[in-house]
Amino acid sequence: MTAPLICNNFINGEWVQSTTGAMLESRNPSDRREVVATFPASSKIDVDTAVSCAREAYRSWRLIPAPARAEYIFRVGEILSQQKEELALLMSREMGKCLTEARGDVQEGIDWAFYSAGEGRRLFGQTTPSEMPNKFAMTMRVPIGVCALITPWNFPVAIPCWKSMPALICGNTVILKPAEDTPACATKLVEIFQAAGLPPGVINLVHGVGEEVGKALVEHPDVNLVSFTGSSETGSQVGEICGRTHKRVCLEMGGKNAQVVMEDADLDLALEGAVWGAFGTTGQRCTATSRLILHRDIKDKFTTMLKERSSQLRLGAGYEPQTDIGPIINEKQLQRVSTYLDIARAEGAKVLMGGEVATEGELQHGYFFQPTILEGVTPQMRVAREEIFGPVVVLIEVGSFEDAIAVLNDTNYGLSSSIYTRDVNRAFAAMRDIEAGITYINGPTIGAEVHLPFGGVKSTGNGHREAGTAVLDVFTEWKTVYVDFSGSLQRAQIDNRT
Ligand code: UN1
Repeated sequence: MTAPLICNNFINGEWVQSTTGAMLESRNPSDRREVVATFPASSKIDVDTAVSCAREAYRSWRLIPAPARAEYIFRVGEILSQQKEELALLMSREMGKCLTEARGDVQEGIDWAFYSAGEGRRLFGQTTPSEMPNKFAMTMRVPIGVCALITPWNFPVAIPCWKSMPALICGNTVILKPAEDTPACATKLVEIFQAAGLPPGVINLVHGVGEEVGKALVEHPDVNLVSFTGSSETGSQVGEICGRTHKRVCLEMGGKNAQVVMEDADLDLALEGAVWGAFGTTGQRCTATSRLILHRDIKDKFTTMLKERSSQLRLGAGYEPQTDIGPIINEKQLQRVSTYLDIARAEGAKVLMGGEVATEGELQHGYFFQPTILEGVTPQMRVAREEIFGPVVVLIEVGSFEDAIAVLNDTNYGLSSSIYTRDVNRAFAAMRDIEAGITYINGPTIGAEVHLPFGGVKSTGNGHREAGTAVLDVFTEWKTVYVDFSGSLQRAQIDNRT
């Protein structure tokens, strides 16, 4: 076992301890005997310091030309590429995902660096004719100020990158508050920003628990923007506080994503998609497939195929080469998944496969749950409506394309969605009628790319989109500028009108 990494806060370009002196631990979810890192249980005082340093740094950072700001992010991308393997290994130990997926997570951070750094030379505004003679009109993007970024444990490198990089390119300064389960990944990432030479105070890191550090950031009068990815419950609280304090807030919350398999689908392809979508990252993606909506003509056949294929999946530590499914992040989440199984049984669903905590051999030391398929589920059951965030997929039978879309849309959430069909007419109708931020045709619900908008409708979000150029609307304000070079007062809507 490797010695625990001692993590600290990063404030104003220096690694500092919390004023509380209290430390917390992150443990390896594949083997809870291993402490991966210790990190400070910071307080409001640490947050105050970080916010005032970020505010001070903002004064000069916003004036550095965006292409020059982008140079720092290019360097972050280069260093991230060099450290990809090391970071992926750490991630696999700290949050459990399989090594191939951990590499993908770091790669998403690298993609972000190069994509967003390119944006430093665009950040386009508009010019448009004025209604008056000798008058010029244009728009430009201006930064918002100090941004608090509250990030989850399931993509511990990718999500901090996809929030911080565009925020910085746009000229904001940031305070990152990472999840309590993944302090080591966040610390290593911020070390990379430091190595890239970012000026002090431009990026700050404050570790600690959400109720203390997250809350202090969200309530802080000198924080201008909060970008949050996490549970709907916490997101609602964040949104309420930001509403009261007039902060810009970008919320990315739960999902109950569905994959539809029509009777005309390529079933082998749909099967690969379903297994990857449902059990990839142990079902702990916001975009995970948690409902499979199956046309009744293929339901039995597809169910048999799914069971057979899923029963071959091997549970284990993410860093063991033979592992297909890693652990659940922590004991609380494991308990939550188990509770949903109790609920499913009580509601009359049938456990076709799995359904239990896995404790054989080495697995007893971690938080493992068997890959689980629930059959006989109706759209009204709680397991068909609530986000479970584990390796559990429910099967719902439908009789037509219209029913499939209606069942898919019958949810409070709307992040990702998928349909497998070879009928081009159905594919286009699905693109139009599915209520979700993301729709895949003949692909699983997971796998979003950085240069396209990411986010959801209904209770999944609050109308913002991360990723793509859409994220620029999160991290900038539009400034409208009129330049009157007529030398006289010109009254809009009044002069030159009859
Ligand atoms: C998440 O689940 O929080 O599309 C993010 C995907 C990944 C991102 C997932 N690129 O599955």
